[in-house]
Amino acid sequence: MGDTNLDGLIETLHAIAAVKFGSFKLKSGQMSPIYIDLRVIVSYPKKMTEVADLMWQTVHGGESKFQHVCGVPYTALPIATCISVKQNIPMLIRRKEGKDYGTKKMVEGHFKVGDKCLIVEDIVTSGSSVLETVQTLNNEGIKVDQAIVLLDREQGGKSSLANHGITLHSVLTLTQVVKTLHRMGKIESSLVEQTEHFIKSNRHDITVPSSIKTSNTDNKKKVFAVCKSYRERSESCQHSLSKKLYSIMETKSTNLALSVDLTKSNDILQIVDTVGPFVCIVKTHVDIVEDFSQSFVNHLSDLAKKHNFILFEDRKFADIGNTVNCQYNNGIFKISSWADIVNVHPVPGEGVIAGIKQTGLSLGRGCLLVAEMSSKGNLATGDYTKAAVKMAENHKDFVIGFICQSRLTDDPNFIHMTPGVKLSSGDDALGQQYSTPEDAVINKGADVIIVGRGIIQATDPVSTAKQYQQAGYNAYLQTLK
Ligand code: 5BU
Repeated sequence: MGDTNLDGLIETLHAIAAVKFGSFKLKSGQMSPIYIDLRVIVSYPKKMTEVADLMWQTVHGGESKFQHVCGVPYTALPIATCISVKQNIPMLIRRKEGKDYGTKKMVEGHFKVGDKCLIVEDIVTSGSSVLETVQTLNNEGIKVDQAIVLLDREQGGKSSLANHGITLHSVLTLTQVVKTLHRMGKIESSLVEQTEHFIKSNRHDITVPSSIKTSNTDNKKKVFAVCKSYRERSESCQHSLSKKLYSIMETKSTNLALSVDLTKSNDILQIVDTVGPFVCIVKTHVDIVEDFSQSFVNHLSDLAKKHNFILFEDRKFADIGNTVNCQYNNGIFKISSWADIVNVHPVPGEGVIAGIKQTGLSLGRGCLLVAEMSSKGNLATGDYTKAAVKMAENHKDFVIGFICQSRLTDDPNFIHMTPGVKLSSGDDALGQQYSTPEDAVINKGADVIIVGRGIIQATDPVSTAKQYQQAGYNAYLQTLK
């Protein structure tokens, strides 16, 4: 299509305030000189059909290659509808909510396994929204290898999508929008420079987006931007506890956390003393210990020093700040006095972190957020997980990472620890879902693998722990290649 068409489109977008300049705080907290909100387009039906036509021409070039079009919810839905109606290509609707409630249909519309679908989106930044939609379609057997977007913010979405085998076509780029508006005399050259600077300093294309598996990548090795040695990670993170943990991982060549879910203190101490040399963390559930005593935690702390590992109490605090503060410091367990790390559920909101932090910060403790779980049907998914990441970002001085099942961020301050790990994958009878150490580290992006029954119920826990240590560490070495 001609440049005049695009110039006209850019002018219109500016005129209807879909493109605004100023100083805008983005969700990420960053300040942006430009803000784009294409939702307003629904108020201009003629423009909307023109946009849809331009998008179709950009991707299509004449012959029909798709059995369906599917808009990324919600802004792109009306645009996808226009394309569907005008080009007479059946539409699919991806449900956004369904996955959190279990059995609801995730894709509406008639389709066959193997059908090809074009994804329609308004703006692409990192590409993760497109990938979420692709993932849902892939789960139903629908193939996707192309996406069309009105505006590419040029912040890495194109290459992230390419990593997943998806070609991104865009009608406009952010640079093109600002340059055109400048040429038309609508904005100052300083705004062009500011925007270009913003794009350069906010690119995410070294990141393969979190957690998202598409059929095009399932068999490929994921390459995470944080594929650095433990030594480098230790240097790039802020919290002293994270530094210590990475340095232990480096020195002892292990990313294995032992989950010592036994109920007698002597059994715990005995296995920890023998397996301690092969782990970087020992994780407890102190409330299952039948003969808990202060002497038990003293011994445990001595073993932590002797074998150089970190103590993690898997308490999963989940109440208001004041209550979790009491639970952390008081009662018979006095967790804050001995556990280097505890974890919290984000469900109560940031107060749960603040409650633990009130005491933990000055003691040099750290906290993990349970952003995802390994158990079948758990509700820690989607927006909940994203909100957990934001919460962590607001408390970087205390939150050192996540309990999760996928790589959630490449911020070096956050360590990803993944439970539900066994040498052979499968489920237990109560909903636990296992992946192998290789899968956890290479595909899910785990920094630390957490293993319980795989070791403590083994006939020979020590040699089995060594096997897990080797499998986990070799997987880490592979990510460095
Ligand atoms: P397992 O025996 O390897 O299945 O034990 C896993 C441990 O990790 C156990 O202590 C759980 O409480 C813990 N865990 C988990 O399995 N999955 C999760 O999502 C979270 C914790 Br959070």
